[in-house]
Amino acid sequence: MEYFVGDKEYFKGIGKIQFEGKGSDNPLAFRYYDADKKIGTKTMAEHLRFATAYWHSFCANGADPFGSATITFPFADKDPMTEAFAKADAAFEFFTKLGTQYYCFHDADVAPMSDDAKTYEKNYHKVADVLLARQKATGVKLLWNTANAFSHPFYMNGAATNPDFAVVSRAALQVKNCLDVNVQLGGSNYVFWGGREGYMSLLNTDMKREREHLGRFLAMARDYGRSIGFKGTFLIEPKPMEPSKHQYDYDAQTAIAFIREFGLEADFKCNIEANHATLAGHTFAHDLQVCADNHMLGSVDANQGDAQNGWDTDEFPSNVYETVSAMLVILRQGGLKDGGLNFDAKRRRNSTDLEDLFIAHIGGMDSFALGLEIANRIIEDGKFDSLVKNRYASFDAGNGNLFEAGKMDFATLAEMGRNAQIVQHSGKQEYLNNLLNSYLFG
Ligand code: XLS
Ligand code: CA
Ligand code: CA
Repeated sequence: MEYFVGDKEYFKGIGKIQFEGKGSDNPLAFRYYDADKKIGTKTMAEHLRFATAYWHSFCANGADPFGSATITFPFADKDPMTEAFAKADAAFEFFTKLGTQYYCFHDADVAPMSDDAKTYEKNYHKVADVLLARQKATGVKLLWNTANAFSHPFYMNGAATNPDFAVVSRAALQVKNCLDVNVQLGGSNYVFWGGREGYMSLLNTDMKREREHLGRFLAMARDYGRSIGFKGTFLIEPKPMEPSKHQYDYDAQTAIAFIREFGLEADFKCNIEANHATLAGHTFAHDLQVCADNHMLGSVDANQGDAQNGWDTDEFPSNVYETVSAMLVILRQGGLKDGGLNFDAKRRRNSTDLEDLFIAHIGGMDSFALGLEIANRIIEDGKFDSLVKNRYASFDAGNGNLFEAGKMDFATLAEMGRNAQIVQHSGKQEYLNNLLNSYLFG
């Protein structure tokens, strides 16, 4: 089988990435991710539902505020549409060789942006036709797409929350086209990440009005999506800041409150990104757990931040403690369902070899495969679960149970406090840390 789909191979010298197991020292092989291996009732591939992010993998060229591009792509072309078609071929060659079954993109990643609305729409739909053909040829599916309503100078004061109605309508044009393309490509989810849906200063901002506009905009987009046959889940991706000083979808808890405040809970869930949770001062697992507890965990952007840096470094996941704690939440909620693990992660600016893009993804996939296997063992053994269950045992029967069931009034509860026999119970945190290490390292 050929692993490229157009008439040209872009990642020359790299074949299908194989599982070679722990003993392998081949950097272009999986050591832990064995797609067909059964973990419980599902294969690793079915559990993990990996997706490649178009923007980091095929658009980010290493430029940062201090320096220019360091990465050259084999599909680069002077003509933006020629480049877009070549990029699509390269992307599908990459997915097929690597074995990620899903992909995600912004409109601006796949087709050139244009100030002129008609040109934007024409470009985007031409490329979407090619994406559909490539999906059919390879079996790779769209996990989600989204509108880039934050890069163009139009959006410097926000998109749906812009104080100028003209900009709000232009953002709607993009979202409409993205929903049209989503339905054409059979997407499972549609994402709203509001990079500039926030403020830089309260001195010039009517926050109440902006949040209401966002609520209205999302409800209208939902209604449009449903009217054209979008059956998937709408996802809000929380992030506390960057590029805005303050973003309205600060973290999972805030996004869920927003979804409920504007009556969107039947159609919306969250897309949780690890690095955004840590930027908000939480752990990755915390935001996942908040969503799982509220039946709001739709999908995951799998990456990691940097402990020393306060910004969104979007690194490939390599911290197995984090992947274990993420997979514990995901397995306990019964899996990702129609969501997936999207590598919203980029190589470092100085990782400039073509093979580094593969190596980065292989590391992320292996880290999540380890996380899956270890979390599954932890759950099957039940030691952590039984410790947590025992910790709350006083609510399982008697008065604790009446309290939990809402069958007690406050004065009665307080009266019980008068004679309560309070015994000290250790939280056993160090024991649990050590127990966790024994699952990781034997
Ligand atoms: C940026 C976000 C973005 C979303 C999609 O920080 O992670 O890439 O995932 O717009
Ligand atoms: Ca993201
Ligand atoms: Ca990010």
